[in-house]
Amino acid sequence: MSLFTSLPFLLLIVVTASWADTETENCENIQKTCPVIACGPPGINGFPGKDGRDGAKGEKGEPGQGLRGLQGPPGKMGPQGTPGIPGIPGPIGQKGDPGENMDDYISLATSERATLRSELNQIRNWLIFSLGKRVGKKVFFTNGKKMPFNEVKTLCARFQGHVATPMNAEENRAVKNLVTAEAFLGITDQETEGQFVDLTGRRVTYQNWNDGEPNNASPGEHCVTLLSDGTWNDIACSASFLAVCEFSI
Ligand code: FUC
Ligand code: CA
Repeated sequence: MSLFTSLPFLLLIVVTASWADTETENCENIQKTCPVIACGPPGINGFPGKDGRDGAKGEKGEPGQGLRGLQGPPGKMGPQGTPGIPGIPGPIGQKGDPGENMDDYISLATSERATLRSELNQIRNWLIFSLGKRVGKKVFFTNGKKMPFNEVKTLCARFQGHVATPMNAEENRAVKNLVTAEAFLGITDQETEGQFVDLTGRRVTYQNWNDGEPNNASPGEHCVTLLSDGTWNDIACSASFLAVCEFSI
């Protein structure tokens, strides 16, 4: 065995002896106070103890020096944020080109209105010429259908008119010339027997009764018809006669 290879062994002996001396000394000191303990030669070294507990976590180390990984894909879109406050108004724009003269617009609209009115009048005249009868500001039309008095009232109202009510001989003639059959007039004595009123409730000042009429024949006749010769007859409102309406123009 060489000197170098045996050196650690020799050092171990020296250290162990030194430790043994110290132990003997300690034992002797204890023996002075406790005579029961007997001192013997020092025992051999025990086995190493179990591993201790893990120490406290160390501080975060510096970033490594290795190659950086590739950048990951973008994350999901976050929720929409709240709208921001309105921006400040922009600068005032440049002055625009001068507009068209307002008078030109007005005169154009006026002339267009006159044209439309003229065309409308023309169409109205064609209509009256072919289908109606006009007397002053009143025009009479018929749809050529027979129906009870209440239905005539409803029909005329639906077209913004009234049941034909001749107020004078001229109007009465216009209705007579319009129709080819007995027609209802807008006159009744439904409220008071014998008192004939128009549909606004006014007593009629013009009347053109046939001979012996009104006779309120059984079971009671409270409506009025225009006969083919232009005279009037009182008749039951439930009976059906020609519908004639009048319109203001
Ligand atoms: C006359 C009229 C009646 C009815 C009858 C058929 O008596 O007065 O209203 O038209 O004829
Ligand atoms: Ca009658």
